[in-house]
Amino acid sequence: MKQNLKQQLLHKIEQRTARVGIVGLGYVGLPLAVALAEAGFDIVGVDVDAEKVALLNQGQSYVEDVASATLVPLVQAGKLRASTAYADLADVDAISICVPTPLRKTKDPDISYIIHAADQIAAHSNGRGKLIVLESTTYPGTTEEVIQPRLSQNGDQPGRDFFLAFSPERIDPGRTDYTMWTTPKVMGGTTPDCLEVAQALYGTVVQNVVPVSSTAAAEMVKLLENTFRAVNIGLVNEVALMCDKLGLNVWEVVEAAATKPYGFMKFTPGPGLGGHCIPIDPHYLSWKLKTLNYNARFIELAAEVNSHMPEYVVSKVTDALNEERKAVNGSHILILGVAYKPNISDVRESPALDVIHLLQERGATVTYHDPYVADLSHEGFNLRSEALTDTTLHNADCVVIVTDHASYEWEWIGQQAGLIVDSRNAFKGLDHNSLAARVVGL
Ligand code: SAJ
Repeated sequence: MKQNLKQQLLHKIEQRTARVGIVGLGYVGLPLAVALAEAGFDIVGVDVDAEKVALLNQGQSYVEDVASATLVPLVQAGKLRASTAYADLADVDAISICVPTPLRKTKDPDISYIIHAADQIAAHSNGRGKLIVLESTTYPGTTEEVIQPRLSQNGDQPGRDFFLAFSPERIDPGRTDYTMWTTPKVMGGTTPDCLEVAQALYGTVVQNVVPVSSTAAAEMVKLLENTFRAVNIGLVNEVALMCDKLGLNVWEVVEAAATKPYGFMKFTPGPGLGGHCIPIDPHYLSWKLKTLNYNARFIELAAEVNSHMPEYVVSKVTDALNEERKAVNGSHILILGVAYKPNISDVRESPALDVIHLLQERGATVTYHDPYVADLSHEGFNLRSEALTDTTLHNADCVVIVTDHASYEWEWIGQQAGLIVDSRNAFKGLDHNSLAARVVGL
């Protein structure tokens, strides 16, 4: 049975006759579904959001990196269809689980989406005869401790009756220099046969599938990747605080350090840590280690520094207005850029949200402009992006650069505004003396 099943699956993968289910059709699941469909597989996507399912079945994409023009031929050819019913996965040969793994308010992991997916797969097909690959970022041990038992409820064994693996996603919305095909993908299997089958499937859409020794190792790889970023961003943010105390320009220091051709990797300070990955993932690791009575100090310290940065930016605004004999209270403050990083529209965990809240709490009238974000609603405020004109810039008592989208014309902005707090070094390369505005950095 074991040899038959593995050989059957490997043959179907090689012949592209395998049918693949994707659970979770978001920014990770949809690109994977499209890539596998274009590789020749029949894809059944399952998502709890009926609106997304309807849009996909009409060939309409809601994911930035997937063009509708890409979807239409796949949907019309019957290579890709979406459903809200897990029952539609009963007869597929493989399932990739790409559901969200957020944090609860308590900063504890919320793996309820993973559990729901595993329970539904078990209920409708118990995974028998299938390859199941978890892609959602999670703490080491999740695949083995949460997914595997639900697939083994009736005595089925991984590597014999089903194949189980973990492969962290490396989708970076908006990135064009690396594609799914050219971005190496780490893969850990519950058994060697699980790894072999998973590598065979993913090897049809990824040039380099990197095997590791276990699912937990693969889970840890992802957390190292993103914890590496969170900790180094925390370090450079603390360097900004230190340079402020020392009366040094942190941007000059960072740029000069970045000339070191080896042994250094440039990170830049900013207004805080946004996004759906970097502020979240390291807490999955620190939470897991707490259950093992270990305190992941770097993660906690980086989170403390990074989450302080919005307050630091607001202190810079307060001091800058004070030098103009103005109070924050009653001032009109214009925020430029509210997405969590340049040139995208995603505002999840964006530091701009904290900066706006903090300024409003201090009595400021806050408006914003962001070419990618038309409306911004968050815990008590509902704002609309206002037109960016010489008048709106003139009328602001202070303009705060939170996200430096490439489309901004900084020299023009510097000529229209009176006071600018720049948290991104957006005016680098410009002679501040030639600008009408007084520009204050971090
Ligand atoms: N940030 C800084 N200083 C930096 C870098 C980032 O303040 O030097 C801020 C950003 O403004 C943002 C947050 O940190 O608010 C996160 O930025 P990010 O560049 O890490 O962007 P993300 O969250 O989109 O991270 C994704 C990750 N990709 C995946 O998880 C597959 C990450 O591994 C990538 O390295 C990153 O994109 C990227 O390089 O764009």
